Amino acid sequence: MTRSHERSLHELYRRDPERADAVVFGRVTDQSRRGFLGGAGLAAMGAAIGLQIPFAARMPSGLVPVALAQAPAAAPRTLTFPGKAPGLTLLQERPLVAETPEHMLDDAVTPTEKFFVRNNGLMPENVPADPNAWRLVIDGEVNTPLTLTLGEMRQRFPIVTFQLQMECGGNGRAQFQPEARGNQWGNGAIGNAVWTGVRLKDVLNAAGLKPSAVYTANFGADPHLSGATDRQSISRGVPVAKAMEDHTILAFEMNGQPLSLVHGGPLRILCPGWPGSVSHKWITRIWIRDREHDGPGMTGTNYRMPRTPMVPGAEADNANMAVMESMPLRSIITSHANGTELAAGTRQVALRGAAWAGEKTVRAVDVSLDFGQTWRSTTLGQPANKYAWQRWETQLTLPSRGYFEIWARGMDQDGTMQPHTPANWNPQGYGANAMHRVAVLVRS
Ligand SMILES: Nc1nc2c(c(=O)[nH]1)N[C@H]1C(S)=C(S)[C@@H](COP(=O)(O)O)O[C@H]1N2
Ligand SMILES: [Mo]
Repeated sequence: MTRSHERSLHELYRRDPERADAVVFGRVTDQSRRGFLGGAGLAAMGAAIGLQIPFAARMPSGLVPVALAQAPAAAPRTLTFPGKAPGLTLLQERPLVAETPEHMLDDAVTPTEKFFVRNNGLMPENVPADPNAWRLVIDGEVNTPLTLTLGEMRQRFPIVTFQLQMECGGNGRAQFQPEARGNQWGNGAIGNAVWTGVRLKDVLNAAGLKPSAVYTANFGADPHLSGATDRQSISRGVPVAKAMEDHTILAFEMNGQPLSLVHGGPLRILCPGWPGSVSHKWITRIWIRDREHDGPGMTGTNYRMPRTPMVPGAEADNANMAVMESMPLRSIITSHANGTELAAGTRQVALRGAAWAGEKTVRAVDVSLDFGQTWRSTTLGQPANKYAWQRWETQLTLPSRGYFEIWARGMDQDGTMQPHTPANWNPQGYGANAMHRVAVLVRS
């Protein structure tokens, strides 16, 4: 972008800010959404950054600058909770739901204090003081129904430790238009912690699966929001083959500490790569069924994706919905928060982030500084083990001062990339994985 273009934009903004917006950004179609400020706001942003958008000429028509698109109408509420870091975004108080802003996910292993929280009901109150006294029942299509205490499990089965990412099925939901039902997650319903436990497979083998065993059905101790004792907050499950994977565990430690209550302690399932909702917290019973489980969270449009695309915003045909399995590919920038103002004169930016792809691995993460016209590769690490996320990093050189958007786009092992906008709209908003965009500003 040439100086004269910058100057003419300056002049156009001064004379006719509305028209300048239209020239630079095209027609903005979703002004009502997410507190978009409109033409005057855009002009204000221009003024605030000195009207330097060095790559403005490459900005796709109609693109809302990320500095504005992601600016919430009101300041987000933050979580205050024992053991949790300041800065998590509170999405709901009852049930408790809190997201980790992307820039707080900058650790290779997500500290427990930064790990997102997603409850569907209340938290259990009568948890035994001694975690080893916690009981788990295995019944249904097994040869020998079992009741095991956590203490017995520790004695009886090999103890394993893995770095595993766990992501809510609705992560990215706020990207969908029209708005999908549920918590409006950004990209921060994800964490990559170190989990210790026993393999679910070992416990199921001890009970002995019958040939009729098809699906698990998970039950936990968390009371339903209504207080009704005959209702489950959530009861999901997975096909037996997923339950029998080496990395599906009954976890009792997170990051080397006894599993805290808010994360499902004393005992939870960690079933990585699939929606977080199959990683059942406060697990008390695993019923082995001879068919797909039909508990709360399994039917209708719950954790189900359209088999063939549906009209966005339309009523779903339940017969067209199938259980969501692997989570999609996603990459995030964690070194810089959206809207970061870098020190005057900054030209070198050390960029870092994370990437993961449900059951798959990530082959590459590329970044763009010019609204996606050109891309450069980053250095991508290998996962610590299967189902751990991958870290990536690169050094970026800014050509000048101004307003820049850094875009990150992952590619999975099969060569599939993240889209510009989320595809496969569904009523409850699963699987939105558009590339992550972060604005940075340099004044001079
Ligand atoms: N018993 C129980 N398990 C549960 C839930 C719940 O509400 N109750 N929420 C699920 C959902 S939707 C997610 S995304 C993860 C969140 O785990 P976390 O709170 O430890 O991050 O737990 C899952 N396990
Ligand atoms: Mo979730």
